[in-house]
Amino acid sequence: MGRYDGIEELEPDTKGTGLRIGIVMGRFNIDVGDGLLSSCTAGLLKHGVAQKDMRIVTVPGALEIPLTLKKMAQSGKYDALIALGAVIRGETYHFEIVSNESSRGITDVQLSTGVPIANGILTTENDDQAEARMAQKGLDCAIAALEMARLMPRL
Ligand code: INI
Repeated sequence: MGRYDGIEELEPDTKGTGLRIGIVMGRFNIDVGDGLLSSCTAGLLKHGVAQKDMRIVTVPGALEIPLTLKKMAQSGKYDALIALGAVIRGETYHFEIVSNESSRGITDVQLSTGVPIANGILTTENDDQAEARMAQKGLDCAIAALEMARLMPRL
């Protein structure tokens, strides 16, 4: 029983055993992408996801991520998906378009397909901020994806 007397509360479950997880990473700002990816896969492995149950797909940039996620979600092969990438204001004149549209696309895909997607696209002012956040963000996304994958069938 949870914290509220007499009321059932679904406890977060992040056990990865048997879960199939797809990761889509934008290669724009590749050093940040690699940092996100390594902490994310390490987190998934630590929580019990098997290597054979993970697939990594890379695409040119954040704007290509939603369509790729949609095809993967529609395939029925994944319990959860993870989007990784970096949009850095100092390096793009259309920062708002890339960050807003990639995020909107990810939300649209998870709502329309019912497959949960952890959004690990960093949006920062500069490289230093992105590099400071990438390890934690990759790990957070691994855990969020597992928790949401476990939650969906229980609702
Ligand atoms: N893509 C990113 O992932 N991050 C960026 O910072 C970025 N900038 O700077 O423009 C970026 N642009 C590329 C975009 O995602 C597409 O790949 C491109 O527009 C082709 O569709």
